[in-house]
This record gives sequence, C-alpha cells and structure tokens, in this order.
Amino acid sequence: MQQRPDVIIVGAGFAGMYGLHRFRKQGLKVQVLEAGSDVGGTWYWNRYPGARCDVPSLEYSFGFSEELEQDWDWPEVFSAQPDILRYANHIADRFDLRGDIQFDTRVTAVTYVDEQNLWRLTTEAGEVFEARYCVMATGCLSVPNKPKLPGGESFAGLELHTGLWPKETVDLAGKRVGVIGTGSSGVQAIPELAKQAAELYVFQRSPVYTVPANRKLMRDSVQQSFKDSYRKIRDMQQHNAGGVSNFRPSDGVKQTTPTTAYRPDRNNIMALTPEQRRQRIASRGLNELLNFRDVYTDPVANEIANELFREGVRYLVHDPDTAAALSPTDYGLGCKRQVLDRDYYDTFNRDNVTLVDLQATPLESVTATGIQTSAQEYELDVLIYATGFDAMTGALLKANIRGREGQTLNDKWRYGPVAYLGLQMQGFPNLFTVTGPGSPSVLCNMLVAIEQHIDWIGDCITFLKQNDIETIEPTQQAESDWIAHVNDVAEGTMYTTPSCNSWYLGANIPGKPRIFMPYVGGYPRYRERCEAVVENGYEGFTLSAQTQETVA
Ligand code: N01
Repeated sequence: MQQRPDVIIVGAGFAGMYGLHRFRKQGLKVQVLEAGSDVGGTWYWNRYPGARCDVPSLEYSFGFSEELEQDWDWPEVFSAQPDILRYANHIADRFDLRGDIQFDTRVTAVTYVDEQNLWRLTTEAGEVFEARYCVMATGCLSVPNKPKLPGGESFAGLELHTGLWPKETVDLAGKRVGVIGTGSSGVQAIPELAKQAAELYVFQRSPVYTVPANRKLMRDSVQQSFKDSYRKIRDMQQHNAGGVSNFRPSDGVKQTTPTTAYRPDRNNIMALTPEQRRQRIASRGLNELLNFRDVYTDPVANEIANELFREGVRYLVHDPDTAAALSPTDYGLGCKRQVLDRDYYDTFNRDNVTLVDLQATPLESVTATGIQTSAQEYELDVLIYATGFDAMTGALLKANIRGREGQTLNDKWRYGPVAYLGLQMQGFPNLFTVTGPGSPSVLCNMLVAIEQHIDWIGDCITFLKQNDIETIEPTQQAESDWIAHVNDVAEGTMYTTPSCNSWYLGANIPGKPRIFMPYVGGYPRYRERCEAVVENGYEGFTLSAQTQETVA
C-alpha cells in the first residue's frame, strides 16, 4: 500500500496532466496512474501516419500559464500528432509532473469503500491505491473499437489499429495494405498510407463527408498576434459554443478551415438560388457547405447541401463508380463529427488505391491471408483497423467502477450514461469525470473543456475541505433533470435524426444504448450553468458533513 494521496487521477493525457498541476498548486497530494509509458493520452496512442488535430493549435493549447503560452511555438496552424505530443512532453517537464505519475499502470477496479468514504483503486499488477477523491481523466476516445468480424483473429499478417499505433516505424514499402474504416482516422491515414504501400485497399462500410483541411505552415506574424492577444483570445473562447475564439490576426491572415464551432456569420442555404449556391462552392470550396446554419437543422436544406457535396465528389474523383461509392446517401451532413482531410478524394485517383464498397460487396470474413468479401478475396500483408472507439463511456465502464453499497457504474448506465453536468454520478461520491457524458466535451475545443472541468473540480475540493464536508454527489433529481435537458437540446438537430448512426449516439458499438451523449447546448451556456450551481451552494448536489470517525 502506497502513502495515501488526497486525489488519484486516472490518466495522464491533457486532463490528467493539468489536474495534477492544478491540484498540486492548491496544496493537495496527487497520484496519477497511467496505462501508457508516457504522457499525452490520445496523442500518445494515435500515432498513425497523417494523425493531426482539427482545431487550430494556438487555440488547442492550455491557457492556464501565460509563460507557457509565450514560450511555446507551433510549427503549423493545425499541428500534426508529433508536435502535439512534443507539447504534452514539454508540459510534463516544465511543470515537473512525471514524479507524481506512475506509468505502465492500468487501473482494473475503482471501488468506493463505504466505511471509510474513500476510493480504492486496484491495478493490473495488483497494486492498491486509496484516496478521498478520484478523478477519472480517462478520455472520451481512448478505448479502441475493434469490431468482431468473422475470422477476425485469423489474419496471419501484421494487424494494426490506428488508435494503438506502435511507436516503432511501420515499414509499408512494397506491402499490400488493407484499411477498414473511413472516419476521421481512416481519412487522415489513407492518403499517407497510399504513398507508402504498394497496394492500398480501402474497405468502406459508410462513405464520409470530408472537406479539405487548412494546411498552412505557421507564420511568425500570426503566432505573434496570438501571443500578443492571448488574454482576449481565452476570453473569446469562453463565449464561443465550440470553445474556439476564431480570432483573426490583425494582419488580415484568415483561418479558412471550418470547425464545429458556432459561426455567427452563418447564413442559410435556402436563401440562395441553385445558381448562387454553386457559385459559392465554386469560389469557396466544399467547406462552404458547413457554413450554412440551416443545413444543421432543416432536413430540406440538409439534403440540398448533401447533393451539392456529392456533386463535388463526382468532380474530384475520376472513376464514376468510385465517386458514387464515395458519396454518402443514407445520412446527412452534420450527423457525424465533421471530418477534414488532405487529398482524400484525390487518393482514389491513384493507380495503387482500390475502394472496396462493403455495402455492395459485404465483408464475409477475415482470412489468414486477407479479407473475403462477397465478390472476392483481397490478399493483404497488413490489415489496419481505423474503426474508431467505444466513445465517451467506454473507458469509464471498462474501469470497473463500484460506488456506494457496491453499485456498479455498468449497472447504473445500462440504459445509457446518467450523470450531472458530465461531472459526477449519484451513488459515486467524490468521484469526478473530466469531460464526461452530458458535458460539451467532444463538441468543444477539448483543452478549453478540460481546463474548465479541472478548475471546477479543484475549486469544489477546496470548498469541501474548507467546509469540513466529507462527500459530494448529485441528487437523483438533478441528474435526471440534466439528462432530460441534454436530450432536449439535441432534439431537432441533424445529430439525432433517425438516419444518423454516429459514435456520439453510441451507434458504432453493437448493443450500446442509443443516447446522444455530449451536451450540444454550447460551451458558454454549460459553463454558466456550472458557475451558477456553485454560486447557489452546489445546487443539485448532496453535501455530507464530516463525522468524527472519518476525520483522518
Ligand atoms: O472512428 P469513427 P475514427 N466493418 O467511429 C468503420 C476523433 N478524431 O477513429 O460509419 C466495417 O469515426 C465505420 O463505418 P460506419 C474525432 O472526434 C479526430 O475515425 O460505422 N467498417 C467508420 O467508417 C472522430 O470523430 C481526429 O459504417 C467498420 C470507421 O470504421 C473520432 O476520433 C482524427 C466496422 C470508424 O469511424 C473517431 O474517429 C482522428 C465494421 N464492422 C480521430 N466498424 C482529428 O482531430 C466500424 N467501421 C482530425
């Protein structure tokens, strides 16, 4: 048994790292447990070729340290995985975090000990850690989904998953490579894999709506403008639905890549004539379709945009059959997380790339030598799963969490995640989730969402200690009212149309309850609600006073 910390944090991605720094600064003893061998979370595991962030790096960065903001330089506007991992490592070194992080430590059970009001965490190696507070900083997209395909274990070649990519260089030269999956990961990886492999086979179940990413190198003047304006930018982030300031540097350099962030200047596609719509796309590209407000709420506007998108694919992809197969028809723009690419469609014009449409010729089995579809066998040396994650709830349910009186989180969440503000669950006192279901999380600039949650949790712990409060947990009423609100605001958006099957809804995992998990009401509205809850004396939470026996 180790010396008891005040707080145990599970995970040393950006959330766990900032949690460690923030809680330590407020005088708490903190222990972080991390399954990987180093810091970085998502950016530690997702090392596949082409991996990069789709939020501008000057915004996808921490605002808690002005010195860090000033010292760090980003080489690209939207950074690649190695640069973001370098940033994570820099933070670990700069704030001397590694001493309180135990790496290569997978937590296998998180159990509330009722008699002592503390959390006991057990690791795969059998170590036991205990603390009054437990913070699950386990990430929203951290449990890779490897679908159970017939013959799935029989492939004799090299098998990889984009979300568990090896540290060592993977040499694909001269190899026949297959990729299953065309979400963000697949779309980023495919153009890079095509450059390396002898033959690339893309096994596509659903075509994707993807638009070109901004690929600008960072200009010194742009970086300096941001550095000069960071306080204003951080404030702007706090008032933007997606946690992105959309700050335009004073020298007029524009960021043209759309984000999922709210754009006040969005207009309606229905207000334009067919000719005007085409002119807009001709001059601004397919990205323009994402800037129309009504595309996200009006099914008629949505279908107009979808058809214009398909027109664009037909223009970009030379072979008409391939273009048709790459064009989504059974769901609309705005249903899934927007995908951004670099040369995705052009990749299908290469001689060494073959699209295998699994809707036309379903995958029958994985064999020792490749993939058998209803039409033929594709012989492969390497099989890459770009099949996504058990998102938002996966890591929490896998951690085997047991709350008061032995209640399991898996049982509590059997019909879908139930939590108050995505921060806490009734029956699980003093356990906090960072960017949990019911919070803006994946719909927000993740670093902004993380800072807000960690600050809220840190302030909450200070309040508990200062007021001799033993435990905090939400009331059942507050929890169910919040979930009802989360569902209400998602209604009527393209996210929840019956034709939409996204990981936001859990629809990518067989048997997972179909619930829209993130909070779509916008980050500022959410943040204000969190602040109001505190101002009203932790409204919706039950606070239990410290008893003599448990004062340790
Ligand atoms: O995962 P996905 P992802 N047989 O779930 C297919 C973030 N991210 O890793 O659509 C055949 O989106 C599946 O097909 P279908 C970002 O938030 C960000 O790509 O279910 N195919 C789909 O094509 C993103 O949204 C960045 O029919 C199967 C693909 O696998 C999230 O991570 C980069 C299958 C999975 O797509 C997840 O993205 C990367 C089966 N049995 C990731 N099962 C950036 O910042 C699944 N598929 C840019």
